[in-house]
Formats: sequence, structure tokens, C-alpha cells
Amino acid sequence: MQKGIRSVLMLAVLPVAMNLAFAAPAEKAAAPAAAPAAAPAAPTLSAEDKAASGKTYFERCAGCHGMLRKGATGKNLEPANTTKLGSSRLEKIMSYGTEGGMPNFDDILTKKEIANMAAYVQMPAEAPPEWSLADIKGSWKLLIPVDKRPTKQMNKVNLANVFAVTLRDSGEVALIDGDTKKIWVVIKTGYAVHISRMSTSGRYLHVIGRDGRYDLIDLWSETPTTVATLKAGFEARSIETTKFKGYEDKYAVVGSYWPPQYTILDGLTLEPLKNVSTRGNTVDGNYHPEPRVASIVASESKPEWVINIKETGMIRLVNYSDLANLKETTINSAKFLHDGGWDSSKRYFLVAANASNKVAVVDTKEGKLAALVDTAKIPHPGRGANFKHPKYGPVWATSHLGADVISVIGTDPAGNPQSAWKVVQELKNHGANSLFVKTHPKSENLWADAPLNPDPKLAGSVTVYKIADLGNPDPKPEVLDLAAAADLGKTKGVQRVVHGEYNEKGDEIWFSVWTGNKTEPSAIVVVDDKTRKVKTVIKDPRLVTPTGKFNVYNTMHDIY
Ligand code: DHE
Repeated sequence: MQKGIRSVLMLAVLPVAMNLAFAAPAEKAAAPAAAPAAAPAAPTLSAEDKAASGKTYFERCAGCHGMLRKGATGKNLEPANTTKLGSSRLEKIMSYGTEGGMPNFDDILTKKEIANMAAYVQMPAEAPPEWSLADIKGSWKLLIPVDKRPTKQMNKVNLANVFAVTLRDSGEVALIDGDTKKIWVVIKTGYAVHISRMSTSGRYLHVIGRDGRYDLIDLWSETPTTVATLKAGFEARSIETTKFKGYEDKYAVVGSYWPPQYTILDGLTLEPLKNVSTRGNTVDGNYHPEPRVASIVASESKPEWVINIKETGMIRLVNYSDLANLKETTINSAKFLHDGGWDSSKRYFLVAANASNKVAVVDTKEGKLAALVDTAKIPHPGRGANFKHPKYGPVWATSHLGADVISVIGTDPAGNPQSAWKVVQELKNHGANSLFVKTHPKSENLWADAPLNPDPKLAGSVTVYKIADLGNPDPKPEVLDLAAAADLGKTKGVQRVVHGEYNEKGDEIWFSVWTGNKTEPSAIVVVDDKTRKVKTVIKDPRLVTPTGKFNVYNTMHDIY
């Protein structure tokens, strides 16, 4: 199919998709109350409203509910379920969110948009087109070839302490000099840009947009510049580089949501090299047409990526040493895989299986599942947080979307076998709807956010525990209202405090104050980790909806 036609078709078909985001298969409301009755007929929409709702669904909902609306982090939204709920109930859920993790959209969408979306999700879902290796190659632009790039760092910035900040709604990343706290440069990236990762050398920043646009940015240029770009698919969330000795900066990998596939690229040019489909059977043995690629991490002790396939619950260990004879080890875990990170030894990878309320642990040395750990409802760790617990030794923590607790899991089977792969402690978070926990090897603190909490006060606050106190029977956290500290004044959108990230030294933690509406002010609050006092509030009209922050040094070395 011609590419032009394909894009037009995509626009026509994208009228599929709403971030009834993060919603879990929580409520039983979809179940019929009494004797099964025929599902009511789906409402209809004009072509124009259908197209507009489809666009919103793609932008706001597909990430959790899937392009085909089969459900994952969010519930299944196929007409068989949605028509039973009916328009009025759907509108309420979309407007006000649920305790199961679905955020409210009444501050982002108008009443009419919500009503149309309620109708839209009762209509049948349509499959978007495929996107092959040839399509990816066709989209690839090598803007600055390797031999035209600088041979040494041309700027004087301390690159190790630069933060790549996602400016979600402007589709840009801001590179902030962590030493001066000044924005160095703002660079155009993909739509609703999602995450950044670093090459092992610390020179190249890899950035992925939700629309599959992948940008490779050279930090050695006088002003950081995009040197290569491509479109990996129609929807993507994850990227990673190669970290094994001898393969530094050699390859990169991008995981797509649609089409469900991962693509291996040259790490210096982004030349597309290999495309691998992730369609297949789930851990229950049922075929799934849309098993999306969730988190990816690179091993430092093997030429291997850990690639987590959301809907199938399968973890693939992909050995990249011979791309023509690619070897994958497929590990059964649990559904639906989302985000995760290494333990402190970097032998074990822990990933949230959020619909199963479990964390799956892979032993990458043995290439086997080490454990499935039961947690509270809908674990959501980001990369998680590694620290030495005063009682249980090395542990890793996750917070939850569906519960106001932080689960602490023992990670040291050799030194602390009694605690290994068990929740050794549940700490109270100030609210549910948390997304990220964070600490740093040099820090004495453990931090957790709750940005999707329907209560603006809780969404704007963070919890912090002193790690040394965790051995006490009832450790008391401090709760800091960082949205108030940012002093942005009254905004229509909720001021959500999200994603702690440390500086290179590990003595400051940065949080974004993310005002959902891009026309309103946002900020980054820098907190002194020792005193827990706000050190600086970074405010700038260019800081449009900042969310994730990726410190160059910590991202290069998987420090969390
Ligand atoms: Fe993310 C990581 C998917 C919404 C900020 N997010 C991830 C990862 C996945 C994922 C699979 C792990 C990547 C990896 O490690 O390789 N995120 C999704 C979604 O499907 C979801 C739920 C809905 C969507 O429509 O995209 C979603 N994510 C969000 C947001 O709305 C957040 C809060 C703000 C934003 O900028 O989009 C958000 N996600 C992040 C961040 C990380 C992330 C900051 C990386 C955490 C880290 O410390 O490494």
C-alpha cells in the first residue's frame, strides 16, 4: 500500500481510540445485574463526531485499553461490555474516574466530547493498518551522518547531570542543565512524547513519541541536535539501547503498541535492521491479535534485552549478538505486563503484571522466571526503587494505581533467603493512583507520588519515608504538598505531581508539577533530598506539561 494512502487510511481508522487511562479491569459494573438480557443497540455518531472521538480515543485511551479495545491496564471496551454499561454510566466513569485507577477527564474533555466518547466506545472497534520494516525504512531520515558529527563534545555543559524532560502535550523534550537548572534547549519530538533513554556512552539521547516517532539526539553538538529520525509504528511507548561490553551504542530497540512488534535499529544511525512481531498466544494459551510491547531493559552482563509483552504476559529475553539468527527465550509470567526495573544486583528484572496484581521476577542469569509475587492492586513501579532495608536487606519497591500502599519486596535470595521474592512490608502511601516510586543509592529517602488521584490535594502531594525508619513497627512518612510549593496559582487543570528523578549526585530529587492543560502553567520542583525542603522551582513558559524526567547519568547506569 502506498504510504500516502496508508496515512489517510490511518486517519480514517484511528477513529478508534481514550485514556480511560490506567483504568483497571476493576469494577464488576460490566456484569449483567439480573438474568441476561439482549445488549441494547449501540448509539451512533455522525462521521465527523466519530472521527473526532476516534482521534481522542487514540490520543487518550488506546494506551490503556488497546487499539482494538480488548483491554489491558484499562478494561475491555468492546461493545459487548460497553453497551451493557450504557451511555450515562460510561459518561460518569469518564468524567470522574474510578478508584480502580481510571483518572477523571472532566478537566480535559468537554461534556459533549465525553458524551460522544461514551457513544464511540459502544460502537465496534476497527483495526488500524500494519507498518512493515519497509514502511519503517521509508520513514527513516539520517539527518546528520556519523562522519559529519563532531568527534568531541562541542559544548561545556556537564552532560552527566542533564535532565531530558518530556513535554508531553507540546511533543518536545526540554534538556535542562541540572547544575544551573536552566533550560538548555527544547527539541521537537513525536506526538505526546513518552520516554527518553540514554546510549551507554552518554552521548546519544533516544526519544520515543506515542505516535511512534523516534528521534536520536546528539548531546555532543554545540547545541544538541536530532541526527536521525523514523516512524516505528502508529503507537509506541518504549525504547532501549545496548549496554553489554563491546556493544555500547551499537543497537537500539523500539517497542510498538501498534502494530504489535519490536524493531531493532542501528544505534548510531537508526537504520532499521529487523522487525519482530509480538502477536501470539497469551499465558492462558489463547491467541491475541494485539500483544503490545511494554517495558524494555538492556542487560549489562549479556548481549540481551528483556522485552515485556503486555497482553500475552510473556517476557522475551532477546539475544542481539546475531540478528540474522535471533535467539529469543520466552518466559511465561502473568498478564498484563507493564513497567519495571532491575534489582540492585542487575541480575533480576522485576515487572508489574498489573491486571494480576503481581510482580514477575526474571532471573536473567538463568533465563527463567524466579517468582510471581502477589502485591496490592495494580502495581505501577516505573523502574521501581532499590534500597537496603534495615531488617530485610536488599529490597525493591513499587507503588500502586489501585491501592494506597507501597509494596517492598526482598530481592536477595543468596543473602536473605527468608525475604526473597516476598512482600516484606507494605507502607502507606498518601493516596492510591500512584505511578512512580524513587530512591537513589546515596539517598536515605524513599519517595512516592499519586498523580492520578481524583483528589487534587493528593494528586499534588508526595510521600517520603526515611529508609532507616522502615525497621520500626510503624514508620511514619512525611507528606509534602509540592503543587502548593510550586505556587502556580489557580488552574483549571489539576496540578499533578509526578515522577521523581534524582540528579547525578543523588542529593536532589526533581518532581514535575503537570497541569493537564497545555495552555496553563506547569513547573518542576527541585527538592533537597536531605532536608526535604524545596530548593528551586523551575518555571518557564517553554515547560509545557512536563512529566517524565531522565537524568543522563542515572538513565545510562540504570540507577534507581
Ligand atoms: Fe507511561 C514508562 C506505557 C501513560 C509517563 N509507560 C512507561 C512504560 C510503558 C508505559 C510500557 C515502560 C517503558 C520502559 O521502561 O521501557 N504509559 C504507558 C501507557 O500505556 C499509558 C498507561 C497510557 C498511554 O496512553 O500512554 C502511559 N506514562 C503515561 C502517562 O500519562 C505519563 C504519566 C505521562 C506522560 O508523559 O505520558 C507516563 N511512563 C511515563 C514515564 C515512564 C513511563 C515517566 C518512565 C519511568 C521511568 O522512570 O523510567
